[in-house]
Amino acid sequence: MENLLNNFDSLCFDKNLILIKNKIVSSERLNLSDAKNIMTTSDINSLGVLASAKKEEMHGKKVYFVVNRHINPTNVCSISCKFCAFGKPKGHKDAYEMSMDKILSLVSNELKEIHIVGGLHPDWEFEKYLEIIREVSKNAPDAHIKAFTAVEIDWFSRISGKKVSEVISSLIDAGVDALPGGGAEIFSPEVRKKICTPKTTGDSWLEVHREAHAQGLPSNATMLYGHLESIDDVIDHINKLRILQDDTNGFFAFIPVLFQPYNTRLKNIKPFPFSYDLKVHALARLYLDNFPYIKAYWITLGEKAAQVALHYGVSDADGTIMSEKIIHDAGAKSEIGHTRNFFVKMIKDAGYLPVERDALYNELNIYE
Ligand code: V47
Repeated sequence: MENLLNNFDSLCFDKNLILIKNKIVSSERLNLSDAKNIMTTSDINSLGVLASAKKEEMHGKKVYFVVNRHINPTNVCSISCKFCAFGKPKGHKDAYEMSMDKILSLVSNELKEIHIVGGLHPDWEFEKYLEIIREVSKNAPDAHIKAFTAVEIDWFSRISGKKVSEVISSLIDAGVDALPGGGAEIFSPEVRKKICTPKTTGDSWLEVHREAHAQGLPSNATMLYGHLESIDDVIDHINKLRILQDDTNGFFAFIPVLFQPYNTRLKNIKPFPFSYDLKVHALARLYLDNFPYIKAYWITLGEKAAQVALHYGVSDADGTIMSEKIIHDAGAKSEIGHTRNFFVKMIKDAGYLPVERDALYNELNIYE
């Protein structure tokens, strides 16, 4: 950290960032007004240096990635979020339901993480989702399963009449190793109402994760940004996550997810400048001092911007994914998957040390 920050004061032209640097050097926690200063600075380069210093204090030059696959068993969904181009009503010409054979054809022990999420199908019972987990677990016993967002868990509770705590313990028994961070969107009730009513509230999302952590099930957290939210909404979202993490210490990664408008009912939203993406990632690293990892979701950022984000506090480049659908239905320009070698090169070329991990962040291979 010292090295990166040695000449900071002479190069930085935003005095608020110098005050934030002093707090970081003395391990003082940032407050809401620091967060606002980060989101409104125009000294983007200095912000990147600060976020990198914090990231390197935590992980040195290491940047993690995983050989993983996304599986979306169905896109049939009982709700219709305005930001989503993936979910389809039952009977729609593009609606699909994967058979168990199809799902199992996608899994193998080569994968270190299998990420399973999908629509809230009006006819599927909770038992069917449990069966998917049991079968995937049986067919790929060495892979970790990261499955079902808090929104799906909330839905399983409604359709099964079980408490959220019972749903979570049944998922753990079936073979779920971690929860993905999806469905958090943005916690602000006003914005949530405009982009995804009548979905699980922000408070319910947080309560599902609190319960998962209480049962020893780790999870991630996302934030959908680049739509109708304000800077204050971003700060509020990140602050709520920091408060929960102080209580539970159950989160691994925070993942900013850049909104993709194509094919959605929010398609007229104008793109934000790239500086906004960089500020969101840097804010996450600097403010979420209790989150071990900040992830660059290359699917939404694009591969090139994700590589730049490694210099803005990011310590995790996600993974191979193999066949991304949710965000590509909304027009993402990235590839739908990449090879292990792609990540090794992308991370090395940015000046960092690629480390292959599993879903629980155990280190599997360091690419010196
Ligand atoms: O919550 C849907 C998002 C999320 C759009 O935990 C959209 O490791 C942008 O949860 N534009 C799911 N985003 C993605 C997700 C995730 C991804 C990577 C890693 C992890 C993890 C979790 O997809 C949803 C929603 O915010 N989404 N539509 C869209 N048009």
